Amino acid sequence: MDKVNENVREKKQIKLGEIDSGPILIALLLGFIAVAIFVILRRRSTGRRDFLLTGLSESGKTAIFMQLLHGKFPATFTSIKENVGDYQAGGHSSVRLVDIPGHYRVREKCFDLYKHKAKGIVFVVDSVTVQKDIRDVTDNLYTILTDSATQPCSVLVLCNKQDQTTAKSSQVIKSLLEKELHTVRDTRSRKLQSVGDDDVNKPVTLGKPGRDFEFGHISQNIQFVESSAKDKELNTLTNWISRIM
Ligand SMILES: Nc1nc2c(ncn2[C@@H]2O[C@H](COP(=O)(O)OP(=O)(O)O)[C@@H](O)[C@H]2O)c(=O)[nH]1
Ligand SMILES: [Mg+2]
Repeated sequence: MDKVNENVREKKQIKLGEIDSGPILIALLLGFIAVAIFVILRRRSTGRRDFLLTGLSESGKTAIFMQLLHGKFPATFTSIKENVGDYQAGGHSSVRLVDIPGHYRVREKCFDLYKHKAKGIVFVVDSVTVQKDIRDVTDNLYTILTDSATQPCSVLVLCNKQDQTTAKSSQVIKSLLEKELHTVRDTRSRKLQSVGDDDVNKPVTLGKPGRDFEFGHISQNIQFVESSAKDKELNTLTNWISRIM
């Protein structure tokens, strides 16, 4: 009986050994290539490649743009037109970086031009004046987050000017914004109801209605980090770009 079993095992072993692994390897390789092509085409077809620098005037958007693209901290100048340039992220291919002017008259028009191509939105905050300007900062962030075009974007809240001793930390800024967004959401939704719904440009409801507002409830992936364009401390931003590009 044992002999019979041994014979069967031997036969099996011989058969396994005889299998030609060539076609299997070729099939695996072809499968891998097909998946890679699918992933690349999908990425291209979404057409979202831009990274937008947004936020109020004087938060440091142009300084960040100039540091990343030209390694310079510029003398002050107010931008009324967007700055556009290719940023080489590490060893990867480049992304288009757009510095949206912060002045309220041009801000929204310019943002509307680029928002459908945006993969990432960098919301730059002046960490020194944020508490004083909390309503303006929050209004601007609310408009961006409730825009239906930004729902697939990743968002980075960049708490800039951390070289200043009076700068608020990203944790403090996050909770200031969370509280204020709760209030702004109430005010804006009441305004919308009184005007009547405009179905074409209906903004997305932010977070969970009836609950305290939390960043964890929104559809965008949002993160809070610190930076100083002045001291060229922009690793938090460049690492984030490399991760999501
Ligand atoms: N201390 C400090 N000042 C900064 C920093 N980034 C920008 N600034 C200054 O803040 C002001 C506004 O910067 P700018 O880039 O023009 O802001 P933008 O209006 O958002 O483009 C300028 O005087 C900059 O020199 C920073 O990281 N630290
Ligand atoms: Mg500027």
